[in-house]
Amino acid sequence: MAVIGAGFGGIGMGVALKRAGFEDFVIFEKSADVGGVWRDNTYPGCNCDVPSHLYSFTFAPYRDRHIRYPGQRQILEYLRRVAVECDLMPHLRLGTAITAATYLEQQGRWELATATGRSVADVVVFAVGQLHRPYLPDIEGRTDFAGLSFHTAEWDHRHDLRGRDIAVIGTGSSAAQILPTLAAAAARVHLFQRTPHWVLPKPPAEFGPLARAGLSLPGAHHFYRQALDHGADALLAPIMRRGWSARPAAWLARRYLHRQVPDPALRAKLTPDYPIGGKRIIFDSHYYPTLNRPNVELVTEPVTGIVGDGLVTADGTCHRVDVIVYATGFRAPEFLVPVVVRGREGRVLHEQWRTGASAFFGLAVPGYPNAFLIAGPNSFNPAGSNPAMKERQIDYILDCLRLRDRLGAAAIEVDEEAMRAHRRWLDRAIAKTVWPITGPSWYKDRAGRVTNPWPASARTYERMLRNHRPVACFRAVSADTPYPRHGRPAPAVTRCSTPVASPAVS
Ligand code: N01
Repeated sequence: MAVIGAGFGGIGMGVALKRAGFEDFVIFEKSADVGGVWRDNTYPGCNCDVPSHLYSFTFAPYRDRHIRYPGQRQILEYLRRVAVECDLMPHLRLGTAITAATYLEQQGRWELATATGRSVADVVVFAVGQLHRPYLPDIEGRTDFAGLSFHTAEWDHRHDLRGRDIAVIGTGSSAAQILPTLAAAAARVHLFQRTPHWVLPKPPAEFGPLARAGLSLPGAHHFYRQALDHGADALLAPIMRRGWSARPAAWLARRYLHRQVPDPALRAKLTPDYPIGGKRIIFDSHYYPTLNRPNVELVTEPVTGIVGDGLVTADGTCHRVDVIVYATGFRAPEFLVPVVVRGREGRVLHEQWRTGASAFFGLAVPGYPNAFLIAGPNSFNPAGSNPAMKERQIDYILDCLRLRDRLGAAAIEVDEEAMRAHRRWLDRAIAKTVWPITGPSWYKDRAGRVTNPWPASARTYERMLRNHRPVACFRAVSADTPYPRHGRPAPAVTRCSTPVASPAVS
């Protein structure tokens, strides 16, 4: 078996395979380390706006009485530790980017190409995530800039930014997290905003003494995680569907803006004109206060060009800067690019997805037998924990593998009719959300189709997966060679249930 990617999805899949008794698998990772986005994003101030208890695997609960929200280093450390403690290191092929995956119909197997060779696998699991390829906007003159420039996900740590004039383009979660650190060091920060995002305050990153005492009680960590999980479903998920919590959340966000930003002109620029939840909500308590600093300027004139020493806006002003930081997000709707995926009868996945990326619960596509996705189309949870969503997908993929074994089939694939029914449900669910009536974001592809987020609660996802068992939705695909007998699932033997302690707070 081949798993592609060693972030939360790939590591979670690897551990699940081991626990189910599969040992014959390889995890290919393009970079030199595990961690996915938490390895790549090292920008100053990078942290997680989902509580650490929820942002961890259920089999390796992140139990800490100090850290409420983890920083980038803590999450990366956590993932490295899970990989080591769960004995995944021998399965990892680091520095190995898969460039193409081709289904060999005669054999019912996948051929995977790398820059240096080929491998063959019975099953392939794409766990490359949605936010791993930086997006750089196509602004005229971008390459003419003579100063330093980089994307938030490709931070260049060799340079001292103290006392510099810095432009930040974009005002999403990455920009919000980076701004306070930059503003404290830079001479001046020019923040270029195209659309204001909705912002809600975030509790302190560390627990207070009362919470710490509470968490020392037996079962408290588990109870807290459950409360967070159910709380996200009950409070945040309805916001995206204009449900009961949308108005209170919008009221809270406006009130928060009002309290944090005294200047009415600045407040007006920061007030979104689309429904809350239309783009991913920013949870941050340092962003708005930083915008009040005298060395921070919010520029709302569109950027029309970049010249050797700065950025030109539509009003003709040239904003002279030493550094440009692109906080412009990711090529999320492109999903598996640059891997060229070829399925049965010569179909090519990205050609098929030209009319919009789509997959059965974000994890399988008809015509691509024995191929699974983790965090595929419409399975990003904008209102909760994505590691938890991935665990649900991993459990389902394991059930598919068990079905394949039971059927004695070389390959199984999701049924066309099951996919069509799921698509109909998705279209109806998406129509009820705020995304179709909101402008562009990484939730949508260039044509405006909502391809990335899951349009309901995590609980609904779980329930629907339970109601759409593989036995009812997948079918055997014949191949000329018999089912390979190696790598059959055995009863669960390996466990990795040791709580993974977080490193000491630095
Ligand atoms: O990227 P984004 P991000 N001119 O796509 C602007 C996750 N994350 O890296 O809104 C000017 O949100 C664009 O403007 P507009 C999280 O899921 C999680 O910040 O399109 N501006 C927008 O403001 C998040 O959603 C954590 O009008 C341009 C910005 O760039 C996802 O990553 C932390 C432009 C892009 O915002 C992505 O966040 C950080 C142009 N030509 C990130 N082109 C956690 O804590 C684009 N923009 C878990």
